[in-house]
Amino acid sequence: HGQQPSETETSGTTAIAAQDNRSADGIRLAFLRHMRRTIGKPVEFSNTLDQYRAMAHLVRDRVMDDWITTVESYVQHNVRVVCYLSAEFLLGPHLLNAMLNLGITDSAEKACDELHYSLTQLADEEPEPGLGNGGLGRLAACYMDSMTTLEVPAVGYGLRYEFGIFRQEIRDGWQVEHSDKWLEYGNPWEIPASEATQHVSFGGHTETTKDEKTGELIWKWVPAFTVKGVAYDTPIPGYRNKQVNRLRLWKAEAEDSFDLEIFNRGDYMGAVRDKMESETISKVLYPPDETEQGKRLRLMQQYFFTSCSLQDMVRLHKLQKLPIEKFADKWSVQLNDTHPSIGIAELMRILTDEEEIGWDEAWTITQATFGYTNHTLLPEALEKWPLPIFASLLPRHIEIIYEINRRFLKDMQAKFPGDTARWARMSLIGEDGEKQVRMANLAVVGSKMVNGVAKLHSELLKEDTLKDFYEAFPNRFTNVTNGVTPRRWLMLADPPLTALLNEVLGTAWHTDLYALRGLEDYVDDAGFLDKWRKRQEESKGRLGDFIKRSMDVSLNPASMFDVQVKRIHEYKRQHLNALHILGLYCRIKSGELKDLPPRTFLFGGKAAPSYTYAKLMIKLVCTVGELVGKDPQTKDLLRVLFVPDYSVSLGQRIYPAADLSEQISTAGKEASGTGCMKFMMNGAVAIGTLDGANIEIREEVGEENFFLFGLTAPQIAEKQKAGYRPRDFYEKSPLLREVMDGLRDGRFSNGDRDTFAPLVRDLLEVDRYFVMADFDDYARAQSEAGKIFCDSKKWSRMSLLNTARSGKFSSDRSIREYCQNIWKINLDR
Ligand code: KOT
Repeated sequence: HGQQPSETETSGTTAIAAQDNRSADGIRLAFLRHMRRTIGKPVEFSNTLDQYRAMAHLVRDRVMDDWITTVESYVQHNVRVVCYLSAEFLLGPHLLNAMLNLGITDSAEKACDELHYSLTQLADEEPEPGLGNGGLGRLAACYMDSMTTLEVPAVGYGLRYEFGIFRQEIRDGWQVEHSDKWLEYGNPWEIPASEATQHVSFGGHTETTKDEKTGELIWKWVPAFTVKGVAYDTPIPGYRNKQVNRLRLWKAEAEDSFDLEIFNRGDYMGAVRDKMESETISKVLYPPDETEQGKRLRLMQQYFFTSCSLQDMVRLHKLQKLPIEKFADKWSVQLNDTHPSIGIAELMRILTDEEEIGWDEAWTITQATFGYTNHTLLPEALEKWPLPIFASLLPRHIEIIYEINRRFLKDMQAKFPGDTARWARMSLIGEDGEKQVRMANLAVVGSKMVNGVAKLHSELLKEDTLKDFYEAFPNRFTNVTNGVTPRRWLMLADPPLTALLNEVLGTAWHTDLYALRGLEDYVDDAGFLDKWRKRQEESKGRLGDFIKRSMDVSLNPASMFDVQVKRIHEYKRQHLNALHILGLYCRIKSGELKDLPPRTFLFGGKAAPSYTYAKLMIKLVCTVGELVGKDPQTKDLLRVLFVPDYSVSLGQRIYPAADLSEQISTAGKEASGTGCMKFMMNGAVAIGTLDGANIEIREEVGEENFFLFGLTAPQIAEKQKAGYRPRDFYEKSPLLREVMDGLRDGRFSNGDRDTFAPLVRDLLEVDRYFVMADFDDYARAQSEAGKIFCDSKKWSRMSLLNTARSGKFSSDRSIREYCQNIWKINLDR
């Protein structure tokens, strides 16, 4: 603290030397300086956006000071570096997070008070960097926070999308997408790193020549065009430890020489067109539903950022005068799903073609460098590239992949003689129908370790999706259950809860979340439970205020807040939730349900723009909301709200206010889920299936503190095999019948029988995700949750135990496991 040179400042009439740049005075003076010199306005003419920007700059200055010292110490100690390669980093707003991690929030608040600003209002001006779709991208962001907090030397590598995830509007119950112009007013959190610029080639053909001396074949790639990669660095501060890691995102630009050449031919417009085409590579984040024409561009994105990143590592390796043969000792590269797995072929190309290392040694280095994390079991999400697209874009890489495959299949033929079907399944090239490059197979073959993201998921990978590979390389497979950072998801999201926890536990839990177990001492303390309940109601009040402000809807903070926020997907089953609400509606209307405690059902999440079914699920939720909100018999008991444009910052408002956390995916389909962990930390009780991380949450919190329902993964698999008939469940359940009939007959939608006809038909005829099979048991678990909620002491006890036992789900624990089992990094240096 305060070792940096003090800033001398003039603010209107006063001139004060700030002794401590983390004090309120120091912050206020730095704010005024940035207002003049960076924003360029007299402070009295500034608007809230200006004020946010001035504040962001002064906070960044303080992060930068720690950054320099961190980089210096890394270079000095020649540390092993983790490179986390991810097509997505869903960071969320920086300002308050950076302040929290630096420990300057109180000073900044004081400075704002003196200037008559509200820090939270000013922070609300920050556009959220939405460079991710959901769980996978958010996990990468949590891991960056934890790696820095645990002082793991790490670089995050990804793409600097000009347009992040689309902004969602709900119009007449339907999702409408808008572009996300997050860079419109500049981004104070990034710094271009000119020394790191790279060049990435595409297309063309390959040639071989004979080495004059050795007679060996030398491969040469003659590309059709190259694109420039410009690095933008975002500093990631650790929690109160003066450590800062780097998130390096690549922006695609046209090569300078490129336009010059054409320009010399007098084709100015042609030069501009080429420039535009190069720049489309990092233009937009893809939602997970790419069409045929998007495929090529997405592969270009993946190769572009992966190649830039590996070239950057090689550059830094050589800068430190390390021998290239020792590459794997210096760099541990983690592949966040298969999106960067082309890196395996790229490193082979760099080592063999450019560094002229022999194949066997290059392969040993490559395998020792990479680790692969799988995030999904859904077969449609396993990446496969049509061979023609792949080969035309990356002609050298396809040759390398053929060679990896030839050697690999030779090994497999020796290991599993005669088993031709197995060889065909394991091949890196799929031959069923159109030929394809199978990226998951490449990732497993080219990595030293492969992990799933929750116990069940990792088991299912071994038993099913990657069974052949598990049988070939059993020691390569492991599990690392996901985690989330308690700094953002508890401390930032819920300051009053944080204050209460600090009061009774001290602050050790900030970096050792297992310390929350100390809360269990209060589980029978009526006074404390009462405090707990009041605090929860205040959280609900705060969310209520926000919803009143932004949507002009009033919520009842005494009602149970029952929340499902996540991407909209059939397997996540938001429609099961909606059908259950329709069941409640019918039972209230018929007079069967009388003393129902009031409930507020909150939904949030985006549907992929071309995922018609998911968009219909949103419409269903909104239709149910309108129905129950208008009916005088139900409007005080049931309220259903779809909160538009779910995001990290909206999540931070929602998790603390939840009573019940909806984790209702079809068993075996959600790899892990991470929202469940954010709810748990904030004291929400879960209703859920035995899927993903739910299983481990239930294990930790105890079965009596979790509302379990539904078929298990083995039961689902069995039903699938035996031939599942959703209509049988419809016929057996009077309530389900009433709901489905009502939906078909237009009873819930002002007589409209058409809108939901495809959904009803699908659920009764196909129902891939077993909504019909799980409906009755879900309703049973829901009614149990409702009953217990009426016993507020009992509920508070459950809620408190959820927080107390959430220690395992800190991303600090996950990162420790990655260090131990995958990266081989010793944390007690
Ligand atoms: C998307 C496309 C291809 C492969 C995987 C994905 C993917 C998986 N995107 N998000 N996920 C989620 O990742 C989270 C973090 O591990 C999990 O918690 C969640 O269950 C996955 O669905």
